[in-house]
Amino acid sequence: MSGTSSTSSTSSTSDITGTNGIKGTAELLARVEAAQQQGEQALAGAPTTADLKAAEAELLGRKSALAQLNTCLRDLTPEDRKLVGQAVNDARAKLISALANKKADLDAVDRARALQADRLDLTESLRTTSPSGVIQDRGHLHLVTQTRDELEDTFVAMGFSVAEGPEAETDWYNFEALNMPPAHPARGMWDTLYLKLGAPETVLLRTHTSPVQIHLMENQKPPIYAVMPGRCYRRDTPDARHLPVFHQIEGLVVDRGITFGDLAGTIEAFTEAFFGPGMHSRLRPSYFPFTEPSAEFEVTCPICGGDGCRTCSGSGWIELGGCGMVDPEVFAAVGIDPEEYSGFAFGFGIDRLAQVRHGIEDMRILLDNDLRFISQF
Ligand code: FA5
Repeated sequence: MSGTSSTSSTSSTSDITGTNGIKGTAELLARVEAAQQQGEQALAGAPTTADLKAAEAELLGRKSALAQLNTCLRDLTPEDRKLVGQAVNDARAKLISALANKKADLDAVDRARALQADRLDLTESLRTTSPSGVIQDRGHLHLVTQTRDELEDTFVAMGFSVAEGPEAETDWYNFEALNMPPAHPARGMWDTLYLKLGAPETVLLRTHTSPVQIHLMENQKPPIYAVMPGRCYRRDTPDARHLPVFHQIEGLVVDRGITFGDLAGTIEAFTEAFFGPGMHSRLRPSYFPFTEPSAEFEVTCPICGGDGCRTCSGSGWIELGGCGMVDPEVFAAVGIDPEEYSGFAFGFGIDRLAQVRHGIEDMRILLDNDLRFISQF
C-alpha cells in the first residue's frame, strides 16, 4: 500500500462521514492499509489449509473489512472515490497473491506429510533373519555398476565431466553423423538391433556410446572434456567375452591444438590412475570410421602384471577398446570447424574391463544373479 497511501497524505481530502462512521479519505486509506497488513499477517500465520480457507473468507469475503470499506466509496467525491477504490483493489490483489503463495507453501507441506505417511521402507538392515530363520545379507551395487562408478570417479579426477545420451537412437546419431552413410561397409562392424519405429531401419538400440559424442558436440561448444558411460546393445551371440546387452564408456576431448600425443598421454594417465602404479598402456593401429588415425589400446594385463598368463594369452597385454583423432567429417556433421579445433575420442567396454580386472572367465556370469558370485565384490 506504500504508493497509494503516500499519495493520499499529500492529496486533498474531502471531509465526509461515511456510512460506517469513518471520517475522511485519509482515514479510509489508512483503514485500507491496516486491513491489508492485518490480512497479510493472518495469512502468514495460518498453520493449516483449513485455517487458510477460513482466513480467505474473512479477508476477501462479502463481510470482509475491505468489502465494508468499499461501501463507503459512494459518499466520496469522484476523485477520492477513484483514489480509495484503487487502494481497495490494490489491497485485495495483494491479499489474493499472499493467499496463493501461502496456499502453495501449505500444499507442499501437506504433500510432504502425505508422502512421508505413504513411505515404504525398502532398506534392509545389514543382516536380517527371515521368519523361517534364514540369515539374509543386505544387497550392494552390482560389479558392473561399481566399475562404472569407479571409472567416472577416475575421469572426473582427471578433469572430465560426465554426460549421458539415449539408448534408443536414430540411424543418424549411431551411424551417419559418425561418418558411416547408408550402405557404408563399416556398419557391418556392429550387428544392430532395430526398433519397429518410423521407416524401417531408422530407429535402433545404440550399438556403442559414440552417438553421445554427437549429441554433446551438437549441444556444447568446445572446449569439451567429457566421458559418457552407458548401456549398449548388439545382436552378438552371448559367449565368454560377449553379451547382447553390455556397457561402454566413451571419452571425448575437443579443443584447440589437441594432438595424438594428448590421446596417448591421457590413456596412459588413466591406466595408471585406474589400475595403479606400474600399469601401462600401448596403442596399435586400427580402423574406426569416425576417427583418423585410429587405434586399439591395450593395458598391462591386470592378472599377471605383464608377465604373461592365460588371460592375456602370454602377451602381458589386454585389449581394452578403440580410440583415435576425431575425423573432420564428424566435425562437419556437428558444425565444428576442423581448421580451428581438433580432438580425440576413445571407447571401451565396462563389463569387459571388470572381467579382465577380476579374472572372470565367462562374462555371462555377470547377468546370472548368482549370489555366490555377486557377493564376492
Ligand atoms: C566401438 O564400439 C567404438 N565405438 C569405440 C571407439 C570409440 C573407437 C571412440 C574410437 C573412438 P568396439 O566395437 O571395438 O568399438 O567396442 C569397444 C569395446 O566394447 C570392446 O573392446 C569391448 O570391450 C566392448 N564390447 C563390444 N562388444 C561387446 C559385447 N558384445 N559384449 C561386451 N563388451 C563388448
